[in-house]
Amino acid sequence: MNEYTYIKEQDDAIYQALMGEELREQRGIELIPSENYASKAVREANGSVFTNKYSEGYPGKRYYGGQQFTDVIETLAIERAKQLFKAKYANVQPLGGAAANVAMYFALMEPGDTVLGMDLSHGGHLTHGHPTTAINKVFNFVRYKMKDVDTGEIDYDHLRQMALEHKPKIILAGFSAYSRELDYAKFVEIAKEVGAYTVADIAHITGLIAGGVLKNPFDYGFDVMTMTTHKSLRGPRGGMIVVREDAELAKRIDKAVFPGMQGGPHMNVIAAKAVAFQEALHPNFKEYAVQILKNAKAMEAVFKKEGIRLLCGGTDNHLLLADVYGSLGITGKEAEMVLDEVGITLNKNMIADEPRTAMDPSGIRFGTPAMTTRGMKEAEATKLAELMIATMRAKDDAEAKIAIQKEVQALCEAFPVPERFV
Ligand code: DSN
Repeated sequence: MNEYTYIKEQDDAIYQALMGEELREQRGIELIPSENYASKAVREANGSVFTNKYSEGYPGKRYYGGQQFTDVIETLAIERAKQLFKAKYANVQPLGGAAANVAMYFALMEPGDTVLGMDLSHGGHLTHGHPTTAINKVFNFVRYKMKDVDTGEIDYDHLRQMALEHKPKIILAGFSAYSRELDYAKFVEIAKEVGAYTVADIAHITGLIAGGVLKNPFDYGFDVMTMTTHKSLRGPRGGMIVVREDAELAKRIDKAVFPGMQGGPHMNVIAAKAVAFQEALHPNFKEYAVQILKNAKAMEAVFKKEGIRLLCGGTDNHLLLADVYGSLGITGKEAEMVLDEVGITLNKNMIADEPRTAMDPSGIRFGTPAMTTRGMKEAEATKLAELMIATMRAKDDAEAKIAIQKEVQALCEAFPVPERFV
């Protein structure tokens, strides 16, 4: 646990909130599939003196002086990112996944051009052109969906028809709530037919691709990948764009990030990214990635045994989506709240073609990156899935919930959050 000695002395309100979060993270099980625990080394770099420095530009081409050390860390971050994702070029400056996607759109398209991406309610993401986003006013977004929501199979015939009809500049593969592998070769084949770029938004599965347990879209000819660094990759909160091999595209992406979209890069975060990438290049990261998948499969088995409908029929990755309203009569919002009461954090989520509302949907989304970081394996994943289902079934039974909370506590004590990964 961190001590926050200086904050403790000078700012009690913030200190109390920090200690509250320290304890919340230690004493609860984190199943939000986009969250994780960063190592102490990553957090040291994130909280380092690099927060003091302005470094507009890129290594060797900065606008301000005093860049001898910023250039070292940014160059290392870039080289490590290239190695992790089999990319020829990397831009490590995007402040987050949304910023990475917006910069990528501006690098690859002109205003008014079209993107063909995954429908939000079928697993796509807000930054893939949801009507409420600013980017939706600049570019035209059209959608593909799953053919069968109970297997997760994408409707590639429809995707091809949409591509032929709308002539997109970008075909976007990627998701934040979808639990199957994509047929990347199919995306590339369709994109070639219509002259579109292929971009994969791998924000959720960065660690699984870097760990070699899921397919790397670059092996199938994708042009660009966008991502976040704080999810399964266990880095600091931030974004990144990598380019497979096209130098011209890489130049356009660099320009779109700076000066197109952003000013001074957050060099403290870039230092932390470099540290996280070093950790992900360590041989034990592969074991971590393998275990994430095993734990998700163990949870899948329990939900299936209990007759709870899983979207896509199960999972090939780190996350699961369960239709708890259809199967247990509890809404996603109620499930999120009652699970929070016993110390299990996850999020409500829309299911495909949601019949309810976004704020009170039918589903929950949960995943295994964070619990796997704590060292939990299949036995604990099985136990947790059983506890989740028991909690949802006992939503109005205070005594039962107290008993479950004790079991969750015992698990947390047996598997403290680690500080060091290598
Ligand atoms: N908020 C992230 C997630 O939970 O998937 C993506 O933006």
